[in-house]
Amino acid sequence: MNRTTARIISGVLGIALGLLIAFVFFADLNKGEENASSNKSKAEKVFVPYGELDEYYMMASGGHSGQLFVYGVPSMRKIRTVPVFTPDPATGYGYDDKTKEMLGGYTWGDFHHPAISETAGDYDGEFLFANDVGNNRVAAVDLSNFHTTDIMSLPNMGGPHAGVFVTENTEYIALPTRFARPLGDEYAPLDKYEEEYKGVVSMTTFDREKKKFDLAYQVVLPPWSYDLSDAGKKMSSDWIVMTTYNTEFATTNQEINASQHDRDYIVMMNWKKLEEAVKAGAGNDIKGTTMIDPRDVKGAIFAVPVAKSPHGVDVTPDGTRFIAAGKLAPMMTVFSFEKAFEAIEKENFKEETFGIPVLGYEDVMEKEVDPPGALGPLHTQFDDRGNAFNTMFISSEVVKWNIESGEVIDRTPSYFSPGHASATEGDTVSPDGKWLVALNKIAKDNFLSVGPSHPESMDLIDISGEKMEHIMAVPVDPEPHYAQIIHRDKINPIKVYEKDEDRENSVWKQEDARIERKGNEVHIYGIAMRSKFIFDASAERQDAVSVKQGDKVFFHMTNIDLDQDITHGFGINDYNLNFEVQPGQTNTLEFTADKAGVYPIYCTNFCSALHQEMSGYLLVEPK
Ligand code: K7E
Ligand code: CUA
Repeated sequence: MNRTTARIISGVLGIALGLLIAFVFFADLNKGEENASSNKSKAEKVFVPYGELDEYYMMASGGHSGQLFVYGVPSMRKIRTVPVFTPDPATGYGYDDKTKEMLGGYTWGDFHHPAISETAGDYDGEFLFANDVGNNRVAAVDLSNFHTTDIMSLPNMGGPHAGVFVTENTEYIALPTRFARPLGDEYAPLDKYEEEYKGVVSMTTFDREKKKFDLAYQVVLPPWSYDLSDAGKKMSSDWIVMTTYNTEFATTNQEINASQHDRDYIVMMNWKKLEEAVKAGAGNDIKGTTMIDPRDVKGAIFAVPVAKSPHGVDVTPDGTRFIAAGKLAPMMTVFSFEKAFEAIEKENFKEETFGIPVLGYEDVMEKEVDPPGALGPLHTQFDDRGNAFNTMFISSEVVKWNIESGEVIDRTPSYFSPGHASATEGDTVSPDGKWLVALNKIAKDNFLSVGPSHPESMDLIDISGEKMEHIMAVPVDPEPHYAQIIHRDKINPIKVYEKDEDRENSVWKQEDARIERKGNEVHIYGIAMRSKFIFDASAERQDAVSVKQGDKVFFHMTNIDLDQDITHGFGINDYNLNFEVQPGQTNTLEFTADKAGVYPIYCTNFCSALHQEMSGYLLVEPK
């Protein structure tokens, strides 16, 4: 039997064992669920009576839908889809001028990891950041109105999968790359992988006043693949830690070739030191981006060996440790920042790779936690009592264990194959230990069938007691990667947009609605209100616009209804256009009227008893 066959056989046995364990757990829980009173007490825990609100917002990644899904916890009711990287006809996102420009022509994105802005290590509820693995972008959602406010493209990246995560005061939003590529979008054959291809981490900043990103600098790293990483806290707040796989430099057949080594690395990077170095002029200019080479800045970047192909690394709430979850090694490894700092201080390095000093595994590792039969650990979450929770992808369960002692406290099944889990306030310095949601890749037979491809699923687990209690499973659109759960008191959305008479293109008095023509441009400064459109107050038909075929048309619409939830839509029949104006908002729709004819305009958002009457005409005279 050769090594590959042995590996495959042991893999198959592992999966079979995992399924058996999941089945035993499932059978066990089914028995429990026959108990009507237990079901009743579970239902009571998640029932939110009419007129009351959920205690938490769950901000969940929408994966390759490119959207953000907002849920209420504990009811698990879906509240809103927020378009981030993808156009959305329901809200006109990607149709109006500003959002169209932000999307930059892309029609999809792959959003994995939301990160809420932090102050002193706690979610502050102001902004949410998102990564796009599909098209190398980072986005910010303004949580005062749940709108995407900025998107920035990142050069030199091959899918920023290993972000986003923020430093303690949102000084940086970090995004390490998944795939290595040649710098500067250059060409290089795969045979030149080790020399020409680079792993890159992007360190971006976000200006909360201007609501805009900036790319502060990038660091060029070995062409390993980087996976979900985390920022330090408290004693480790100057650091970020990143897991890697494919230290084998496989350029083909990764599933076998990138799993050869028994150890990959965790990269530790001191962003404070790098920030100082950049200020002092370090870094090369790669097409306008400041690129730091670890060889040029000593004492800022180190590597720690870790069990093969880890998937996630998470820093404990007190900031003293980082925990790697093994994926291919069935264990969690606890590393100590204190030990790492000591080894760095003493320059106790085992070797150097790509100019990066490598610390000794035994010198930094504190303990290995290996629950019997638990397979495929991916990510770690925390409660307020010193416990960690790990998702086990292969054995389909969540394992609770104590960080200090390493003792396994409880295990509960999930349905099925959890990727991430998210605990209430889970990534902060003060998680509150109430709920955990397992975000599963598979739902199997949990829900009414909708054909061969089932929805994904999420499990709500009560973690407030010593034992975890599985409460319920709910379906979710693909693809649940990560989520953050924040207490509702920290989110303060505005009720309506403030009336601002100086706002560009806005019109507030009905008599001011007008049409201005400049050459072949037609600017309509219009009003949307219950229950009519006013495009031109001086015209006989105030809700009709006549243009010539080929004209550039700009509908600048202001919604002058300053009442909560009175949003007006604006659809143009047969022109493939729709956008919206929320209460008090001004929005612009720009297009070329290249089709002659008569096109009804109508409000697409039900706004009053006379909503159906809220309409008008676009008349396009043939050339
Ligand atoms: Cu799905 Cu965080 Cu992209 Cu793990 S990742 S599961
Ligand atoms: Cu405005 Cu319907």
